This record gives sequence, structure tokens and C-alpha cells, in this order.
Amino acid sequence: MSPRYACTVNPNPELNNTPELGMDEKSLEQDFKSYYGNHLAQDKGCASGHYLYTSLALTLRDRLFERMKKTKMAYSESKCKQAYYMSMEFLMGRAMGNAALNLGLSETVTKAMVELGLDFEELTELEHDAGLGNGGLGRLAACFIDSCATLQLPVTGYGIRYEYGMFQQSIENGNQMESPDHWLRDGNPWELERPEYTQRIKFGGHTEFRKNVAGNMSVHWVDSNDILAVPYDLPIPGYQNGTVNKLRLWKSEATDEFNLEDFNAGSYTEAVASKNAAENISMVLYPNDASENGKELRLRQQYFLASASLQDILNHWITNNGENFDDFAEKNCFQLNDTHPTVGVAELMRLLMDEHNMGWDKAWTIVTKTMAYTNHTLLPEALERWPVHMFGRLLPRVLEIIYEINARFLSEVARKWPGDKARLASMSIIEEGGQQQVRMAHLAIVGSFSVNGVAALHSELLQKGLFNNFYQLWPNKFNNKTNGVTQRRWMAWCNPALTELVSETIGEQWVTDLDQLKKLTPFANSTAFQRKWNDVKKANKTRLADLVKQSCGVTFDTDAMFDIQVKRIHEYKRQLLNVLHVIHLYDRIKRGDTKGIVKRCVLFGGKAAPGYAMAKDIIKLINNVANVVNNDPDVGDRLKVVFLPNYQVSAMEVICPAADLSEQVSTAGKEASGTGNMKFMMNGAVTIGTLDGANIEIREEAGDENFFLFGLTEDEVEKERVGYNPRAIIAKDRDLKRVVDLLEGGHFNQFEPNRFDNIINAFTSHNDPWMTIADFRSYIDAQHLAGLAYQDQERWTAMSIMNTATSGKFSTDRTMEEYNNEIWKLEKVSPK
Ligand code: IMK
Repeated sequence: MSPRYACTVNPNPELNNTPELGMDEKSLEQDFKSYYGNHLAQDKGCASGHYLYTSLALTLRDRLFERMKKTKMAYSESKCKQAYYMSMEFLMGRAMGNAALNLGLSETVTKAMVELGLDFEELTELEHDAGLGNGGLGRLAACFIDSCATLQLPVTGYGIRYEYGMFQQSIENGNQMESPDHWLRDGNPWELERPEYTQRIKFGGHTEFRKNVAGNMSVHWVDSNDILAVPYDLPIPGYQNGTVNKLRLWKSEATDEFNLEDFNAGSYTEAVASKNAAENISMVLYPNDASENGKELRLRQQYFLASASLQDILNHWITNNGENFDDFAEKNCFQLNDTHPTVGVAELMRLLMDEHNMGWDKAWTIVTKTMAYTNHTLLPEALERWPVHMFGRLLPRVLEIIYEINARFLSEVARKWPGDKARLASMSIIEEGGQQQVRMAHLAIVGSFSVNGVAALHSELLQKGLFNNFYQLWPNKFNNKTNGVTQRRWMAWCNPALTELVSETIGEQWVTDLDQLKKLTPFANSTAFQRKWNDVKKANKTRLADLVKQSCGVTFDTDAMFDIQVKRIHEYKRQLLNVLHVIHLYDRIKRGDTKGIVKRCVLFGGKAAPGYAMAKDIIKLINNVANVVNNDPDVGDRLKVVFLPNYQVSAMEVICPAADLSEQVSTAGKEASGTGNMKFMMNGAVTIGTLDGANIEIREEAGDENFFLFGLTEDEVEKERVGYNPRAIIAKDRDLKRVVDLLEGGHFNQFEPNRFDNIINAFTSHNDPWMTIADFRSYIDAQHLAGLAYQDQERWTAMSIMNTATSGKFSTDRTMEEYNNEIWKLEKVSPK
């Protein structure tokens, strides 16, 4: 710790008697003015939005930190067990609206701002999204910590404070363009730097074995290049309950030692410039969702997160308990968000053994009683493997420990299955053959007491398939925790009109007990209630139509069905299937076959990983099809198609309240869960989907009659692969043939010959892993039924209401209760 943060005697206890902050309109107004005029020194008659936004953010922040201190005090006084959610991604989005809502200040703030001639909602829109995540996995982490605070569970998030979040996407000539997301440029009023908790992280160097005076061996990791991890804390408020948990994000910094050799050579400036390398570690979020790229900097980031967080937790333990770790496992639990922080399994061994003199067995007991692993994908390309040589160069001591973990593990496997060499090879943490690799998922399973998937089907497939050997060895480690989303952000905040209608009908308890939405069931067929429901949907559609007009220049008719697919662009999610349907509708309209066709506005949104060529081609195809469709006078307003650029959390807050139809069309067995599907359902959209991920459970809850099902099941997909012949399917289906002919004839790329050849080759290939053509007919038929249902407005509205009414299961409050009851086993603690 830097000496300037060392503890000095506090001469006056009054210093810690901070007066309580007012929660009334006048207090907010006063604080706002003081921040604006004093702290930010504004004096002009004409105000900039930035300073107004910052003044309000700081006003709210004070009230959050006030509660965060009390929460911390309550946890420390109760000596309760704590859990740590370790994640490379926290996709928080904007903080201001959520802060006001959870502090119970929404109305008060709105009024205080009116007094100052300002509009609260407008101020919230000035906030830059905190885009520190790619998609579902990162947003799930954000929803989890929201629910933990609301349930008063002592859970802390640990992540990385990336200087650049998820890139900003724009569309030029139909192509995705990426630009850096410098989200911290205008400062971040929600964070508090905590330099006194800085940690030191080692990289490189080598290990030495030494004997001490007592004759015991100890291992020393020497000649390393160290960097610093400096924490920044973000407050995570519970819903109107006084609890504020924290999210601690690490920033990398150079040590002030610089490069001694350069100094001695007199190269002062070069030495100072070498700071850059250290600061690179937390510079940028890797923009890959459910695919790995094996870059060394990514492994550095993972170790940086794991080591800093574990050291922080151990330091805190030692402050309270000294070097006695007897109760450590009873009081601490780590939840690993996928394999990304899994190097922590070996790092905790290292810290306990090398830094705290513990023997192997005792350390291993602690590790395997505190680590729990969540898997978020079955896609083989997303399973992390690190080349052993790279690992050893970067983290020599950690690799030694992994080898020892593996040796002990393999002897356990050999005891259970004597002589089964193939099984040893397939279960080993080290993959042999070619270049050796560390299999991070195996390390995670071996080092954890709990392994879970994120939806019922996904967990079942993990046990039957990918991790079957491990399941046979340790069946009791495996469990399911179906994902959820927080209804505070995804209904109460983003859909105020629906919130008002629901609350006046069934009361407000659903905000913390989502199952209460069941009470809407008796209203599903009430004419009066349906009318109100439709008014709300209509207003939300108008809001989205305005956004579409402004960003794409296309007019959406709010009487049309809003048919929406927003998520990362990935072949397995099959945006392509949706495009084929759009082309089919276009073709029918062009040939005058419009019977039963409903007016539709089809909206796509999502980012493609910058190195994922096929995903970028799909974006281009969507845009080209949109261009043809939207400009064809024969089509008119029967069909509109847009690709909304720069899909992010704050965009979804406008999109999901306005959706009629939610597209969840992944190849069965590929989407681990999906969570966008849940946001749409809550806001009264009807799903068209396959039996994949959480769709299965959504349909179970909503009822078959309130869900448009299509497509092969996971079993059928695997059977259909044998002898799969998409060209034969195309030849037999007149509608599909016409769609493929339009594509092959270059109808959507008249001035760009061959532009879509890669896409056409992919979906017509015998080896198409995503089996798009196999599901075409059943998708088109389900879409037709959805269109007919929409034309019967009473029926559709009842379906919409029933979707909201049955969405209770998909609250992260339920998910977190399950993690807590079955994995963490924490007591709830409320601050005084
Ligand atoms: C996602 C899955 O693809 C979704 O189906 C799931 O709903 C979500 O996680 C939350 O559980 C990113 C990933 C991943 C694996 C690796 C990486 N799985 C998911 N995002 C890098």
C-alpha cells in the first residue's frame, strides 16, 4: 500500500458522524445546486447537459455511498458468509434511472428537477452506457448483482474497469463499422477510486525452490514483471431496502519502479514510457461473444482479475482473522462466470501455499469448498484452451500448480476406471497431441464443488454430453440454475406505462415478487383491461418508431406487428432464418399473394465480433434486403425492415416494451439459455421460437397456446445431420426455391456481384452446422399462424397479457434464491 493511504490516528470521532442526507425534494435541489455551482463551478446562464447530468448523478451517488457504508458495516458486524461473483463482464448500461428507482426517489427527483426547469428523463438519456460486456453473459452478471442487493444477500461483484467497453457500431453502405467506446471520457460519477486497496500482480519470471531454516521447502516466484491493480467501487442498490452492495472493478497501472535497466542506462523517458505496457491490461474489452480467440492479452486480463480479487479477499480475511484460515471456507464462496476467471482455482492455491504457508491438502480443501463454476455455452469454439508454453511463460508458478492439480486428479480417475487410458486423456486438464493446451473448463470442474448450466436443457446436455465423464465421476456437483432478468430495470424502469397499469390492477408487490404477475390472468379477456393494455403497447411502439425514424429514416406504422430480433449476430442464432422469412414475405407481396399477410415491421439489431466475417456478411444482407423492401412501391407499408445500429442496454430499454413478436430462433441445442427472450415476455411480447435454451421453460410457463413453436428438437437436429441435403429440401419447397433463386440471382446485390456467395454456400452446404434450411418450412408456417393471430386483436392481446402474467419464473430474484439456497448458503443481512 502506498504510504500516503496508510492509516493515521483519527483524533476526532466526530469525523465519522456524517449527518444523514435528506431524501426530500428540497435537499435534492440544494445538493444539485451545490454540485453544479461549487463542485463543477458552473456560472453561465446557458447550461450544458453534461454538467446538469453530473450534478444529479453526484447528488444520487452520495445517497448510495451513504447506504453502502452502512451495508458494509452490517456485513462486518454480523460476520456473515459472503459470496463473490467473479466475471470478466458486467454489462451495466446506465445507472441513473436505476439509482433513483431503487432509492425510492423517482417521483421526488422528477419534481425537484421540474423546480429547476429540468426534465429527469432527458437527463437520464445523457448518460453513456457502461458497456463492459458483450451480451447475455455480461448482462446476466448485472441482473444478478441487482437481485442480490434486493434480496439483501452479501454478494460483491469483481470485474475489470475496461477503459474501452464494447465498440460502437455504425452502418455504412450496409456494413458494420466499429469505433472505440471511450465511455470514461467525460468522467464517471458513479465510481469511487480506492487506491488503499491496490494489489500487486506478477507476470513472467521463474520459480525457485528454497529450504528454510526449519528444513521446509518453499517456492518463490522471482524476477517477475509486476503491475498494480487499483480498485474502483460502484454502488449496487437494492430495491428500496437500504442495502447497497458493491461492484469492484480493477484498473491496471504501472508500479513506480519502472524499468530499472533503462534507468541505469540513463533512459529516463523510455523507462517512464514503459508504463504503457502495464496499463494495456485493462484497456479494452475483447468483443467476442461465445467464441474465443486465444490472445495472450486476454489471459493476462483473466489472471489480473482473478489474482487481484483473491488477494483483496484474503487481505480482508487476514485483517479480521489473522493468518488463521480454519473458517475461511465456511465464510467465503466464489462464483466463476464461465471459465474466464478460472485461473483463480490455481491462484488461490498459490496464495494459500506460497504466501500464507499452507500445505497442499489444506489449501485444496479450501479451494474445492469455495469455488463454484457456471458454464454458459456448449459451443466447442467457445471452450477456452490456453497453449501450455504461453501459460508457462506468463504464469510459471501457476502452471506448476495446475500440473500438480492434474496429476492428483488423474490418479483419482485411474482409481475409478483402472486401465482406461482414453478416459484419462479425455478428462485431463492438459490436452496432449499437437501443442499442449490447458483446458480451462476441466480445471473449473475439478476445482469446484458446484457446476451449473443456465437452463434446464443446457444443464441436461452438459451432463449427457460435453461433461459426461465428469458427471459420472461426481454426479452431485452438477446442477441447473435457469437464468433470469431483473424486473426492476426490465419492467419497472423501462416500461413505466405498463408498470402503472399493472400496479393499479394487482398492486406493486410484483416489483420484488414477480410471481404476483399471475394475478393478471383473470384480466386477460376483459375488454376494458385489454383496451388499457393496448394503449400502453401503442405508446411504447410510438416511442420505438420515433427511434427507428431518427436512426434509420424508415417509418414504422404502429398498427403493424412489431417483429423483433435483437442479440449478438451469430450463425447459431440464425438471423439468417429470419431474413429468409422476410424475403419470402417480400416475394409473396410481389406476386400478389397477400392473403392472410399482416402488416409487419421487422427490426434487427446486434453487433458482430469484428473478426467474424460471416456475421458481418449477415448484417450486410439484412441491410441490402431492407433497402430493396423499403423502397419498393409495390410493398408500401405492408412490410418494413430495419437494422438498428449500435444495439446496447439502453436501446433494449426502448425496444422490449414495444415488441409484439420476439424472435428466438436458434438451432436447438445451441443457445445455452437466452435472456432477451425473458425481457420480451415480461413486456407482453409473444415468442416465436425453437425448443432451445430457456425457450422451453418460457413455453412451459406461458402455455403452448401462447407461444409459436417451430423447428427440429435437439435430438432431431442430431439425427437430421446424417445425410442432410439442403439442396434437395430447396428443390421440393416452391416458396423456399423462390427465396433462394432471388438470393442466387443477385436480387439484393445488383451492384455487388457475388457479395452473398459465402452465405449461400453456408446454408446450402451438407455440413451446415446450424441447419437453417431444415427449419425453414416449419418456421414459415409458424410465422403465418402468428400473423393470423395478430389479426385477431382480442386473441393477440390475451396472448400478450398471458405472457406477462406467466413470466414470474424469469426474475433473477428467483435465480438468486436458488443459487443461494443450493450453492452459496448465505444469510440475508439488512443494514441498520
Ligand atoms: C451467453 C449464452 O450464449 C446465452 O445463451 C446465455 O443466455 C448467456 O450467456 C447467459 O447465461 C460469452 C458467452 C458465453 C460463453 C463465452 C463467452 N455464453 C454466453 N456468452 C465469451
